[in-house]
Amino acid sequence: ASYDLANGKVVYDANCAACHAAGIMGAPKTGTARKWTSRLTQSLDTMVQKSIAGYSGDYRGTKTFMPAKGGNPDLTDQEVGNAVAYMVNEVL
Ligand code: HEB
Repeated sequence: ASYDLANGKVVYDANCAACHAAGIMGAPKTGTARKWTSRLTQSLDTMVQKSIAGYSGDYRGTKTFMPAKGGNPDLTDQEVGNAVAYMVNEVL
């Protein structure tokens, strides 16, 4: 898949920054490389699929939630992919 980073920033600002800008409740903080190192062992497409579907994880013994499409079902899969690509690009 190919992703549009400019659209990704727009999608990110509106739908993802609420959790990822400050890195609250176990959300990996955008632009903080050490929060992303272990995640980047996955392929970008795997991270996109998980962000579309949503999943739960664990942060220091507390359950975490990445909501499906960041909680906005109106987003297309492509838009979510664009936002993930934007976030990953911020730590490359
Ligand atoms: Fe999130 C995680 C993306 C929104 C919370 N996220 C995450 C990741 C990604 C993302 C890529 C990583 C994955 C892996 O590792 O595989 N997000 C995203 C996007 C968006 C979002 C793109 C928009 C659409 N989130 C969000 C929100 C919130 C969140 C809104 C809150 C509510 N996340 C989160 C968390 C996490 C994440 C908590 C972590 C989980 C675990 O544990 O892992």
